[in-house]
Amino acid sequence: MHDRGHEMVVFSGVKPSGGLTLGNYLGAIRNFVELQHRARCYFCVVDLHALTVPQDPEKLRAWTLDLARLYMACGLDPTVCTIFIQSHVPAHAQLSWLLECMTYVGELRRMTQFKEKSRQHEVVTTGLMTYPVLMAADILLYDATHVPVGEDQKQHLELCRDVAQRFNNRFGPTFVVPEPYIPPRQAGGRIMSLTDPTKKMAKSDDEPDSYILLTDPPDVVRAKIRRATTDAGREVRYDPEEKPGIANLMVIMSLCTGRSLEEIAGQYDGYARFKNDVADAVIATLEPIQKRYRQQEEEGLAAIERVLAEGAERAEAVASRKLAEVQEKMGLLRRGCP
Ligand code: ATP
Ligand code: LTN
Repeated sequence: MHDRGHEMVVFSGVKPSGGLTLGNYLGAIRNFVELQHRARCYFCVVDLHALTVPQDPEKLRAWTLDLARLYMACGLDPTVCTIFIQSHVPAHAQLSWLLECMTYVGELRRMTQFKEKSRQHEVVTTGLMTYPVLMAADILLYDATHVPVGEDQKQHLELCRDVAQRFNNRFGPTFVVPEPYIPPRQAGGRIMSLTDPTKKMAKSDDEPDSYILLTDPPDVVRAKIRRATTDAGREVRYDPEEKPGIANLMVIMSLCTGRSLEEIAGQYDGYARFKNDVADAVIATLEPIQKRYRQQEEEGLAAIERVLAEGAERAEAVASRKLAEVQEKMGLLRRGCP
């Protein structure tokens, strides 16, 4: 029934929790840009997911619009892929409820991200716990075959696969079981914090020096990299266990220049020049993105609103069909039709 031949369908989302980091870009967005030319792609701004921790309403609205602009600044082309805002397509929240009724509390309690985030916040909302179910709904609505994300999302994708399989077993073939599309660590799957290279770089980190934003000006990028935590030695080699700070900077440099880790390792004697070159490489990578970002801003509100309205319409057409199928299979009565 969901045999669509060999068509590759891609879905992914990012939370509008304040810009995009270099980690988001190297771990995920870079792959979105590449995939848009060879798959049917849906890229979502997952505003409902952002609500799982406290948000200021005005900021959330601004960040949501900003993230859509950043998607395009990174190279997503709305004439090739579908860009939309999660809350504009109500089927996401609706399917999420139905899937919650197929997901066990024990499965959600085991999620590492839930355990970590519930430690960071004083109050733990139900939404923080059911977060992965909403993510599963996002993906399953579109029959996505592939989901490009960073390594931190692997466990959530496994849950999505389990729930999809459980549903299919109980109600018959309905959902495509999606494959993760995650780069290995040396290829950006997990970019680490600059100030604590044992944890991942994240945009909602309290320490702004820990992340590089795609919109950071060159002097800020340079200062953050110069201050990045490293060990006391002077040897530049890829050793994530012994030298996590240096290994992280090497991965960043490798991805920004296309040079291999071995090639980079052989070139330095001491950290100062190495860090300076890492900064150059990052600045050069961000330059075209920042240029397009400024153009986006100049094009004004109407342009982005049009992209998002068209995106929501295309997404809705697909999502509402799948939702209706699920409602029917689970035994909900159609309005007006006994
Ligand atoms: P927050 O700090 O609000 O939790 P975040 O920066 O961790 O946000 P998300 O919106 O959760 O980012 O993630 C967007 C995408 O970027 C996901 O695919 C995620 O796996 C990926 N990603 C996030 N951080 C990293 C990182 N440090 N390295 C590689 N990929 C990452
Ligand atoms: N949980 C993801 C964001 C996300 C997502 C998705 C990613 C929400 N829905 C669907 C891929 C597919 C995160 O990065 N924190």
